[in-house]
Amino acid sequence: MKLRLILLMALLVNWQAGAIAQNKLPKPTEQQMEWQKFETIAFIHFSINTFTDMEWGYGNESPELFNPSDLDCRQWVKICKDAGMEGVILTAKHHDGFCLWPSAYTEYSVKNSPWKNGQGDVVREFADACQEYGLKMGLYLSPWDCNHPDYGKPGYNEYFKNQLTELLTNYGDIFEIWFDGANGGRGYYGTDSLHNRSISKDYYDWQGFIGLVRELQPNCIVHGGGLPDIRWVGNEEGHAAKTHWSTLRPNDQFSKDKSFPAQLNEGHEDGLRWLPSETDVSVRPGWYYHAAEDHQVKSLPSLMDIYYESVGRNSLLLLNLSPDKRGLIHPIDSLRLLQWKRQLDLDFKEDLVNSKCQFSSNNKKKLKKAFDNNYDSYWQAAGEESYLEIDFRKSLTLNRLLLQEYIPEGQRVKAFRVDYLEDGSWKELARETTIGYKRILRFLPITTQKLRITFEESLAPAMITKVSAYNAPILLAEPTIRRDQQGMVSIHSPEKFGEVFYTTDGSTPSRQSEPYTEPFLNDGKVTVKAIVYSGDNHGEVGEQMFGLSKKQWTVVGTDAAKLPLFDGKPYTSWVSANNVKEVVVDFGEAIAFSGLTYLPDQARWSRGIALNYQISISEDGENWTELASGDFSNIRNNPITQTIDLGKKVTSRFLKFATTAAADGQRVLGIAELDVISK
Ligand code: FUL
Repeated sequence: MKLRLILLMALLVNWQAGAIAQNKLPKPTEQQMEWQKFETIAFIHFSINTFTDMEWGYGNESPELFNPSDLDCRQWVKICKDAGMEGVILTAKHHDGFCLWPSAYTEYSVKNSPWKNGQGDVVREFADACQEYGLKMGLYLSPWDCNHPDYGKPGYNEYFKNQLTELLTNYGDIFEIWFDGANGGRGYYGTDSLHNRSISKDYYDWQGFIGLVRELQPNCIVHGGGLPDIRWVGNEEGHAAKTHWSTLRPNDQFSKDKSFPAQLNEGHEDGLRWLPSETDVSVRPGWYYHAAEDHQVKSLPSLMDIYYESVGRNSLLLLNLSPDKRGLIHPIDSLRLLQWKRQLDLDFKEDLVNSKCQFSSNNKKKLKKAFDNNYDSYWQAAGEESYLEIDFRKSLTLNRLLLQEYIPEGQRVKAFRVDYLEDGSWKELARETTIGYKRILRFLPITTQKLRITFEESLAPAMITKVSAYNAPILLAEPTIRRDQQGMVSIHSPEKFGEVFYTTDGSTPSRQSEPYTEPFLNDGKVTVKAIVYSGDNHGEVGEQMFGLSKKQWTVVGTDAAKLPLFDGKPYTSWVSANNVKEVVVDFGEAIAFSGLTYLPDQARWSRGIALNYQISISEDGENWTELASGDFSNIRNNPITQTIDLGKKVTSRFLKFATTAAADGQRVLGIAELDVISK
């Protein structure tokens, strides 16, 4: 007894000697705790940008442009609800200054738009829809305002507070308010010219803004404005770092040797402020709707990665949807979101850690509380190297482990290890760092009867409120196959934990085919087929035909070694010189072909999308014969690969691909990929 007491005291001294004493560990407020439990919430970017095809307006776009034909906030909110979101945040005002509600303080709003003859209020309809579907409502109010004449002058702070008051008092409860940090400087600001207005560091009256929120909506979480309640995760791609603390140091105590976003992405173990992260990411490349991005809605595997790398890494996911010009969410997006929800439900369908299991530990006190599915009851580690052991009482296959700390008492775990029993001996499965509110590990399926989680290091005794394990169905989407200019073929599987097999002889790949481990050389005409396996399950076959070798191909007038238009990567582009709008390719020798394919620049601010084409060939690069010309229909809105069939086989060494009209009146021709059809 005495010995145990001495040991316990030694242990406490040890923990207290750490960077932060146990009783000083930062802890979430009630509001932060409630917010964290939402896990997934949605963003809606909808405004005048939707009608101008822009991401950041200039503040001079006419309110007349805002005219959704079928606006239905109920459709947005229902989709969010069906996708399992707990709340939704709408851009009431973005950087252009256009207000989706009829603010009494500006003319730049829905009240001067043709929509509902100026009688409409999108924020009101949105609030009603949230209420109807039982979702929490949040609002985004951009401090940067490219329309307001006083922006950059002291008077603007009053204007902003007036608008904030309107939003905080007229629309019911608001769970989160988003103050964006962007201040691009450029805008019209109520004048006739586009110019820059810079602001000083202390320009905004943050204390006043946040004071208003505290007074009018005491339970509202504030994003931005000096990081009062939550922090940005540091990127807009949807990923928190594996080591992820909900705590942060004050701004002036950030490390010098790591970027600011990287530190937001990880948090600080010794941070004294509780500032959990929010991972904001859009299901499309942009935040607003652009028809040209309809084919770039994130795939199901990439949305799954986003979930596991945000919610599964102790962050909260804020996933953006972009209603289109009708004022409705496009079916591609809604379908993808529902597929995502269905896949998540499948992944977490059956918790293998249940009442059939037997639990043991070096600290049996309140052991069951780690497994009782009640967040508010927890098991506490007795010292470092404390462990929880689960005996499934039969051999089971699993590939996910979910752990939760009881964070109302602070985030504690610094390092943990997972082992499983195989053939009578313990094998290491994972060695990880933080847990926080929720941590989900993904790994290749293991078959075992026993699992052990050892808490190796923590700031104070670990408090564990949940341990779950699952055997998620592997998402075996088809792999993509690419070949670079040197003829190296690479195969990319969206499922990180599957095994890839391929063939190059046209046969259907199977487990018996060549396993893919790294890029391989195959520079001739070839069809590569690949498949992903997980155990006996496999996905669809991915297939790619490659034509002639491009090793000798050059672009006349450049000696660049790497030519993006032949590199097999759709996300890199070649762009002609200004006013040239053509490319001349030297194949190195005469080749025979019957057509060509053109993939335009895929970037959001795409350069030189050709609206029409003229194709010529030449033996010597000087005397040209025109072969074909025509238009690419709908290429601006749908910039996918275009195929030009020449209707006959031709042989030549030089090819000229030209356009007379590029999208948006641009003076260049841009090409992501160019190839010939040589069948
Ligand atoms: C950024 C803004 O500049 C984007 O337009 C968008 O609103 C995003 C959520 O935050 O900082």
